[in-house]
Amino acid sequence: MAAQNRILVLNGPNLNMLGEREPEIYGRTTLSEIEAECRKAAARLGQELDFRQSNVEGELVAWIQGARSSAAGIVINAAAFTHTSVAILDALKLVTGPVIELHISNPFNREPFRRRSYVTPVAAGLICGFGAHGYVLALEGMAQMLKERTGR
Ligand code: CA2
Repeated sequence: MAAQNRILVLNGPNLNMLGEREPEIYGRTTLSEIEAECRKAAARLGQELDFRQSNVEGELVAWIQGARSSAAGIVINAAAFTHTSVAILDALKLVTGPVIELHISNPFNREPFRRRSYVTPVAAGLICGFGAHGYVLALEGMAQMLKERTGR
């Protein structure tokens, strides 16, 4: 049984470099600062937060599998794996709770290859183009979805 109030936030490759390069696309906020904002938002929303980043596809797959018993929902910024990873799609298909796809930038107004997402087919919602604030928006959306699902 998945923990009813725990949201897993997963971050894919290179997001540990946020704030250090390409600020014109991804802003100046670091991933640690984003995590701190997420912790504040989760506390306000009455949710527990599990916030992780990996550059390794298999590690993300293992965490998604683990979330089947440890989290009520997943917010995922799969970064470049969004556009390439059937393994992440297959893992997300096994999850019963809601999945929200998240991007800091808007992939639809960038290079054409960013318009294909392997996460979208299993996503209950998609947030993109709001910069680092998108993480808080995704948590708010997830908290609402969980509330509607459990009726609490
Ligand atoms: O906009 C997003 O959040 C993305 O998921 C970010 C990915 C990109 O491949 C997706 O198309 C959209 C790239 C993350 C790379 O992160 C960096 C952080 C700092 C400097 C350079 C890259």
